[in-house]
Amino acid sequence: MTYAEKILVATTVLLLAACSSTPEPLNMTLVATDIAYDADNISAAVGQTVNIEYVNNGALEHNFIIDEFGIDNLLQSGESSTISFTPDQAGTYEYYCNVAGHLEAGMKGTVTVSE
Ligand SMILES: [Cu+2]
Repeated sequence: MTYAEKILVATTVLLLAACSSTPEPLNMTLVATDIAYDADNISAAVGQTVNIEYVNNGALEHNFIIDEFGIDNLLQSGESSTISFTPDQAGTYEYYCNVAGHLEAGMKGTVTVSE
């Protein structure tokens, strides 16, 4: 193999690695209380799996909804569950609680997905 061929092979391998790499998963905890989430923004990248350990530390029931990803997760007081999704498009997506009055009280946030 000539030097030029070796460079070509090395470049091709690097390009393939760059194209096939997927971002590391984002693992986080989101805590609901009466009446708020403990984070109002989640930043992720296209193709990055987001794993949320969702915990309800409030006395009331609290939902976690993202319409675009089909997520609708109602927790009773003291419950927790794991929510996972992988955005495939950049954009901003609202999450919110739809228990009566909670969205109006500010129980919402934004998932910001970048390329
Ligand atoms: Cu709520």
